Amino acid sequence: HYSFFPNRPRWPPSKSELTYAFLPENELSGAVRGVFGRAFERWSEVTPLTFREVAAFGRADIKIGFLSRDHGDGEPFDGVLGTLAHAFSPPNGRFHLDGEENWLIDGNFLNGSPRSAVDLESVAVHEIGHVLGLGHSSVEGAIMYPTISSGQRKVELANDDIMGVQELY
Ligand code: TQI
Ligand code: ZN
Ligand code: ZN
Repeated sequence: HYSFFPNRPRWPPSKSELTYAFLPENELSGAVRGVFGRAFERWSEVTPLTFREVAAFGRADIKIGFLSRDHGDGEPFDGVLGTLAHAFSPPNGRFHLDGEENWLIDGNFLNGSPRSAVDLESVAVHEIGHVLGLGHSSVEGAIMYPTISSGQRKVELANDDIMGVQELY
């Protein structure tokens, strides 16, 4: 079953369009941005929310960055595997990915070794769930179930994810 953060934080009802931006120094390719676009789309299909990429990082609701080790928010990344990404509860909007992971993008290795590859879209769909206010689910097969294996692709929202997000929005 789905869960929420303590006190059930959510984006305010007045904000049905959430903007997102990428950390400019990451200089991400169109392929990488496309992965996030598709991940956001999965959540917008089942909610009244829409997501729009904007250039101005500082003004975006959701701030996406690939960062490594200690990056100033008290939640350092740890190199290959271990923690892959984290996102904070609404309305914080920080969505960070570990820059040292071997990210798998559309079936291609962005960098590094296939042995510890992690599918970016799968992680993005999960973290967007956190950005929107979902905690973890006890339902195996839900996007918000807290397990993923190396190279696994899991991007389709389960009924449990949809029921959870529709209770918030
Ligand atoms: N990062 C954890 C996660 O996103 C961070 C975390 C732990 C967390 N507890 C939390 C975030 C509670 C919000 C609320 O779950 S992770 C998975 C999964 C991670 C894990 O790097 O371990 C995915 C990132 F679900 F597979 F285990 C993405 Cl998909
Ligand atoms: Zn961080
Ligand atoms: Zn999680």
